[in-house]
This record gives sequence, C-alpha cells and structure tokens, in this order.
Amino acid sequence: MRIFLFLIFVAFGELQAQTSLITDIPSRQSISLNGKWQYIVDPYETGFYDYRYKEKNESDKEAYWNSDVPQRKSDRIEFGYNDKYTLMAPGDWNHQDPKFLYYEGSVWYKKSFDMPRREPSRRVFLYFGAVNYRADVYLNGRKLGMHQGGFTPFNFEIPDTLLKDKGNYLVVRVNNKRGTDEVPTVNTDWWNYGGITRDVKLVLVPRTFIRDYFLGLKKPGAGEAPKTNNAEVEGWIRLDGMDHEDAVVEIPELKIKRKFPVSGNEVSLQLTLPSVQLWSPESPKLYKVIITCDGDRIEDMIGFRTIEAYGKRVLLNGKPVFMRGICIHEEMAQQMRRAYSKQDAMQLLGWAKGLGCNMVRLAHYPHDETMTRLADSLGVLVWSEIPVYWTIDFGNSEVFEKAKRQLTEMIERDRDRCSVITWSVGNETPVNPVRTDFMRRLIEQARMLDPSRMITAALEVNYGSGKEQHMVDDPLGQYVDLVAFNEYLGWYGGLPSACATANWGTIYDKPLFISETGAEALGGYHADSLTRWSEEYQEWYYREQVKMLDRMPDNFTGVSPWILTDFRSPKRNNPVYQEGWNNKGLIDHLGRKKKAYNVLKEYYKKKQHIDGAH
Ligand code: GCB
Repeated sequence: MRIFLFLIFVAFGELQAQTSLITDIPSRQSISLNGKWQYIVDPYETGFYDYRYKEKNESDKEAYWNSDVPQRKSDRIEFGYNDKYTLMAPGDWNHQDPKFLYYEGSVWYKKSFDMPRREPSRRVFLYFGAVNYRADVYLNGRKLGMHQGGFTPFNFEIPDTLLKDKGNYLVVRVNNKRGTDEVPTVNTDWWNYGGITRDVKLVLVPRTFIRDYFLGLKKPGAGEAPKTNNAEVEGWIRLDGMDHEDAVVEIPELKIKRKFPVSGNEVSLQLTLPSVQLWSPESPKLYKVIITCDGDRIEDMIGFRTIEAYGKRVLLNGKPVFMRGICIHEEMAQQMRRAYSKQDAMQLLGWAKGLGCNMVRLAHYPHDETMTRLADSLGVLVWSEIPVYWTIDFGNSEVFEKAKRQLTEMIERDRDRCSVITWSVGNETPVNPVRTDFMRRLIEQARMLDPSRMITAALEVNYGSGKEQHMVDDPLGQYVDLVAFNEYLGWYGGLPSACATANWGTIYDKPLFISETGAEALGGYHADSLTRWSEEYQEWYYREQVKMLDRMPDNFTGVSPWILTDFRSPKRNNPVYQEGWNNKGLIDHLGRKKKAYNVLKEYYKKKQHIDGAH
C-alpha cells in the first residue's frame, strides 16, 4: 500500500512539475528560443487529423510534429518546413504577412536547437509567455502538452531522455480559432491576433528549485497604515523537487539575511524590517530580494505596500488614493500588432504617465509580464483582468475551469508585482443567477490565491436619457471589493449634454470606480462638436463627462476612460470613420493626440492638485 501511494505521489508529482507554473522567469538561467521559426499554414488541420478526422498517432510520419526529412528517396512526405516560410516569435502572425490579416486557424511553428554541454544536475523546462489561443507542443516527435488561453504563461518539463545534444526538433501547433466554449468566446471587440505572441525559452533549474514565492507586508488592521519601522513582512516559498536544505531570504539594502526551515515543499516566511520605504506611485521604491535554497537562487525587485477597499475609499498604504486611470489594449496601433516588448510597454505606459495617470486598466486580458514589471518601477497602479468578456458560456463547467485556470495563471505570474492592486474577474457580463454564481466562484478562487489585493469586475449599468439617478445594483457587487462600472452616456445613449443631469451611485457601501467611458473620433477629422466621429464631438463628450465626475458621490475613487489609443476591431465597420478600428483612443493610430486628450489631462492635473499625494 505504501509503495502504491508513493507511486501515485511520484506520478502526481511529475504531472504537477509539467503543469505548475514557474514564476520569476526573468531571473532564471534560460536560453531564448525567440527569433525566426519556420511555419506551415494548416487551415484544414491536415497535420493533426487523419483523413477520417481522427487525431494522428504520435509516430505518424504525416503528422506535422514529426520530421519532414524523407529517409529513403521513395518516401512520400507531403509537408515540410522551409526557410521560405518564417515567422518571428514573439509576435502575432497577422501583421507579419498580408495573408494572415484575418486568419483564424492552425499554424505549425518549427524550430531546431542544440543543447550541448548540458549539466546533468539541471532540469529543463520549455516556457511560453503566451500563445494565442491553443498550443500543442511537441519535441522530437513526442507531445509535451497542450495549453489553452491566449494571454497567460505555461511551461512543460522536458524529460532528460528526450533532449538531444544536437538537432532538437520543436514543433508547436498554434490555433487561434474562436470557440463558443472558450474564454473569451467568439464575440470580442478586439482583434484576434494569433501566434506565439510572447517569449519562448528553455529554462534551466536545479533538481530541486524555487518554483514560486510571495513576499509582502503583513496586513495591518482594517483601515490602518502599515508600520514602516519594524515592518512585518510575511510570505512563502514553494519548492519543486525532493531534497531540501534551509531557505535563505536576503534584502541586502536593509541588511536582512534570514534562514527558514523547509517543511515538505513549503517554506513559510516571516520577517521584521527595521525600517522600510513604502512603494507608491510618487515613490516607487523597489528592494532587491534574493532567495536561495538547495542550490537555486532567484532575485527579484519587490515593492512593499498595502492596498485595501475600506468603507468608501481605496487605501494605499492606509491613505485614500484617487485613481487617475486609463484603459489600455495590448496593441501597438501604429504597426497594427500585439505589444510584447519592454520598448512597447515603455511607449504605452509613457503615454499614460504623460496624461497624468497613476493607474492603468490592462484590458481585457493579462498583458505581457514586461508591462507589470515596468509599472512596478515607474509607479503605476494596475488593474489586471481575465477575458471573461460579455457573454461566455456561464453554464458550462468546462468553461468555468478554463476561466479559473487563466485567473490562476494571471495571479501566479504577477503575485509579487506591487503595482497590481486589483484582479478583475471579467467585463460587462450579463446579470443572471448562473453568471453571478460563476463569477462568485472565480472571486473565491482569486481570494484563496491572493488575499492581499482587491478583487473587482467591470459591471454594466443601464443608462437612458441621463435625467435619472443611475444605480449600480448588479448582484455581483456584493462579492467584489471595488464596485466598478462602464458607462458611455453621450455616446451609446443620448448626447454628451445628457451628462449635465445624470447622477450615479451604488447600493453597495463600497468604493465606486468608473472602469470605462469614451467616445469615438477619427484622428484628424475636425467639425463642429455635434458632428459624430469628429475630434470636437469627443472633446465635448470628455468635457461633459469630467463635469459630471465632479458631481459623483463621496465613494467615487477614480476612473479609467476607454481608451489610450485607437485599436483594431473587426466589429467596427463604418467605411468612413472606422474601417476596422475602434477609434475611442485619446491617441490615434498614428500616435497623434486628439483634442479630448487635453481635457482628460487637465482634469487629472486638477485632481492631482486637490488630492495632493498619489
Ligand atoms: C465596452 C467594452 C469594450 C469596448 C467598448 C466600446 O463597454 O468593455 O471592450 O471596446 O465598450 O468601444 O464599445
């Protein structure tokens, strides 16, 4: 019986090692597999299914994960990877060749690599920052695994016996077909960029390694500020492997070096910092933290702060903060492509800071890790969200598992990013009991994984002529910390003048946040302010909105208008003013600031002045 249990444990352990996320990838020893990959476009799924539409056997010579090199001259192989057809990774395929602009289906990516002089003491994982949407991954003809979800990282352990010194043959089938039982579902207001959209790496770790960790200020009493002298820090380390020595945590700048015992695969951490500078947007102080254990060593830059919804306010380090936000899609409008690099993040966050923002809502899915890391160092508060968007199949338990998985991966990746102040479990989901239960269970999962942050969701509100008192009363409001809603009064309902008499509130005794508001304008199109699509209309809309914001109730804690830049959306088909673009950006697709940009900038300047700190 014991042996049996042990075998189950080992098998389970192996399975876990293949699926559990390794965090803090930037500080690990790694080999980049970014760059050129050969590809085959496969709209008929010929590489995956046989002619009876059954998944091919692993050893099937016609399967596209197997070698394309004929062994004998009589061999017939009807596929092949060739330098004639290459795509760059990271990068969506849509912008790399005109034939991919609207493509939704499978593309096979192939890369060969060598692994000479590999230390036997190291385990090797294959890591992807993100692949949209489904990735089936094969190495040297063997399937390593499959992952669904276009915006979160995943990794597979490569068995020692599979890796060769020379000529490893890595194939990824990437499929970005939309599906009614996927997250998001078929219906989104953004471009469905396909491909290996983020970094690909081989990550080399010791036999026993630090898989994940968390370190943060211990929560003070409700509504209280954290202590900066003798500040209490707590957290944990999770190890992957068998033999454990003590773990050591160091914060050199604070002259901290402490040993902690390992129990099972867990280490529980408790530290007192004699004096600590708190992280905030005005002073984004980060400390180098070094964790060592069993020959593994990771280094991270961690900021210490607390965040909580308390009464009517959001408290950052115990002090009320007003969030001067902006929504951002992960897109470089000028190049019509997904953003992924540090340079891209600098451009987007730089624009947000130029506008006077202290907060960004990263819509509508987790963005690349460079974004949240840069937000840490620039001092920008972050709302991070999963693509539970509009109408997904809430009654389907498999869909719930998919959403939960993406939520888990988002939280695991960024749990140590002090910039992230709230997790969002979705956007504009319809009010009904099945959906509310689905969302409530996601919120429970988020709280279980991370009790240190707020949880929110962008709710919908009905707006009519503008005269009435609009109440946010969605039952989901009872489970979130921050009651957030999207409103477009003056764009989808009435004219901007309707704002003059509109009032907003919520039945919940919680802080209130406007997670979207916006109007479209074609950059460079000028007319009088009553003319739709003109910069003047959008400017008028913003003027009326900010006047309305000044009349918000006292639990109003901030706003993140929709949106920083124009973005691509196949839903937007006005042949003159849209042509496949959602033009609600304050910056157009050529990088030019529209008139409304200045209205929001002025408002934020005023708010910053009134609010003083933050
Ligand atoms: C919304 C959605 C956002 C859309 C936006 C719009 O409420 O949350 O994804 O792009 O409105 O422009 O209509």
